[in-house]
Amino acid sequence: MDAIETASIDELRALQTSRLRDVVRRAYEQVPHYKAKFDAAGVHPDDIRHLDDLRRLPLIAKEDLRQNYPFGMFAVPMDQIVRIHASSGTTGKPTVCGYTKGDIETWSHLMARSIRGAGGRASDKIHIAYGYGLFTGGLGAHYGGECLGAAVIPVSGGFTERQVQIITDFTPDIIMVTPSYMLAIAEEFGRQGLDARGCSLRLGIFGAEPWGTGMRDEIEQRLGLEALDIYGLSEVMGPGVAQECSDSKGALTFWEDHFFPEIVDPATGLPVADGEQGELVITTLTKQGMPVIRYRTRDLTRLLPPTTRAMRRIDRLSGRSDDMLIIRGVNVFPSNIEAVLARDDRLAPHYLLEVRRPGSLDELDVLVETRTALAGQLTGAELAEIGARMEHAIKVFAGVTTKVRVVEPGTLERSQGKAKRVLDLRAASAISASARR
Ligand code: DLL
Repeated sequence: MDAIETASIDELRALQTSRLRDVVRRAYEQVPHYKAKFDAAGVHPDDIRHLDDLRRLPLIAKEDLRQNYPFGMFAVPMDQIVRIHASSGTTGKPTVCGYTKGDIETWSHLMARSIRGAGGRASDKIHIAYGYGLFTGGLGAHYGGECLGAAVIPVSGGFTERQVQIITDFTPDIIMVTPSYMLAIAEEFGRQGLDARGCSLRLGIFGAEPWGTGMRDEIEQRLGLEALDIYGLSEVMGPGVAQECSDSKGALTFWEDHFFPEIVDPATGLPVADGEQGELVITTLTKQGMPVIRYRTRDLTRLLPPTTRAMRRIDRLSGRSDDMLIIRGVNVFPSNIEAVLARDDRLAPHYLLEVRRPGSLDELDVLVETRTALAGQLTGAELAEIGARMEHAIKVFAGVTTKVRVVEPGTLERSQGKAKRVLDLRAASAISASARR
C-alpha cells in the first residue's frame, strides 16, 4: 500500500487541508470563472483555512464547464497540457478536461493503487475492454496497469468475437470493462460453444455505469471471477477516484488524499452528515490542468467510515439524480426496478425502461429478457405470468404502475460501453399526438 493509505486520520486531514488551500488559490488566480463565482459569494482564498471552510464556497456543475467550453476552465497554459479528454453526456456540448504531465502521473498512480487494492499484481495480464478515445476508461486503465507493472492488453471496446478469442488465447488474469459489456462478452462465449466459467480471468474491475448486486452475482457466476466496483468521472479525473478493495468489499474506498468528498442534499445543495444519502460533491486537491472545486457529480451515495485504510468509503452508487424518472408523481430510479427484477432467477439482468406519454399521463414499460438457458422454453402464457408477477412486485417495492414485457434472450440491444437503460419516448409521443389532432 502507499504510505498515505495507512496514515492516521490526523495526517490525512493535515495533508488535505494544505492541498485544499493550494487548489482554491490556484483556481481563483488562474481561472476567471472561479474568481467571478468566489467574488460573487464574497469568499476569498484567504478565508479557506480549514476543511470546514470549503462549504463557504459555491457549488459548480456541468453547466459551469459547458459555459466555458472548450478550454475556459483550464488552470494552466496549453503548453503544459499533454492530454485532453471529453465526456459526451446525453445532451448539449461535451465537457472537456485537460491534464498536465503531473496529472497523468497522479492518475496512473491512482489507477495502479485501485488495481492493487482490488487484488491485481505486477505479474498479472490485464485485458482492457473499456473504450479508448475521448472516454477516460480505456486510457485511464491502460496507464494504471502499466504503472503497476502488469502486462496490459489494450483491446478497447467492440468486436465481441475477438474479445473472446483474445481472452481464450492470451489468458489474461484481470479484465477491466463496463459490467454490461462483460455480460455481452459472456454471452458470446456461449454462442461460440465455449465455457466462460473455465476462462483464465480471476478478477474483473467494473464501472462507468450503475450495476446492482444482481448483476454482480450474474457476472461472478457466469465467468467464475471476483467482480469489484471502480468509480470515477472525467470532470474529476476519470476512473480511479474510488475503488472497491478486496479487503473491504461492499463499498468503495475514496482516494481522499487527492479528492475531497462531500454529500449534499440534491434539492438544497446543503451538506448532510456522514452516513446520510445524498449527492456526491467532489473537490480535486491536486489536479493542475483542470481543478474542480465543489463539483456536483449528480451521483447518489453516502459516506461510510474507513476500514482497513485511512480514507472514508462511499456506498455503491444507487443512480444519478438526473436519471430519476417521475412517473405520475412517483420518483423511480432504474436501479430500483433492476433490484426487483433480480429477485426472479428466470430473468436476466438485461432490461430497458420505455417511458411514453400517449395522452396526458406518463406510462412506463419494462422490457426484460429471460435467461439464456430458458431460450424458447417458456410459453407465451408463462412469459405473461412472469410479467404480471413483476408488475405486482414493482408496484409493491418501487411504488409505480408499469407494464412488464418479458422477452426472449438476445432481444434487447447490447451496449459495447455504458448500457442505455431508459428510452424516453415522451417527446416522440407528444409529436405523434399533436400530428393526430
Ligand atoms: O465513466 C469514468 C470511468 C471509466 C469510471 C471506467 C469507471 C470505469 P464519465 O464517462 O465521465 O466517466 O462518466 C461518469 O459514470 O458520474 C457516474 O454517473 C457513472 N459511473 C462511473 N463509475 C460508476 C460506478 C467514467 N462504479 C459517470 N457505478 C459518473 C455507478 C458509475 N456509476
